[in-house]
Amino acid sequence: MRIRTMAPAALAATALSVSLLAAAPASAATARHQGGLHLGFIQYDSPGRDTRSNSSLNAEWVNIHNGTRSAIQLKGYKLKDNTGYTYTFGSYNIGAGKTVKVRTGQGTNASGVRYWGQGNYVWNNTDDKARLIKPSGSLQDSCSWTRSDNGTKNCH
Ligand SMILES: [Ca+2]
Repeated sequence: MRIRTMAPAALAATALSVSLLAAAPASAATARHQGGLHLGFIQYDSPGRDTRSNSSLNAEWVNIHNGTRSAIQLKGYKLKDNTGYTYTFGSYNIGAGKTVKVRTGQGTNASGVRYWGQGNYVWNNTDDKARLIKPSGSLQDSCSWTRSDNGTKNCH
């Protein structure tokens, strides 16, 4: 798999924090997400062969990032793929600026990680679209990819 780094984003955030916003306008993509709850990195292609082992299933994951300044209760939020596989959050309070990772396989939920509990892969390796849906049913965020994204998509 390709190793990716958050450094450019972190540097950009630092640059913004020490300069006037008017002097350093954020890109459209950054501006779109600065204040919102959104999809972050997605490891849609589990590294290595797709053996369907639980560890391989759990190496397929989606990050959700809270870009707001307040905690958000995720209960009733949903993740959906193109096929219609749906993960529904139970009670989970995501703090301001925090990330929660939803892994495809089975495991014990903990702070920062939730387990979908699937016995097969959810996110298609060739092309797919992740959707984060509010409890009301309206779309909070979506992010799509193709094979050319090489297994990991940065949806920030
Ligand atoms: Ca996959």
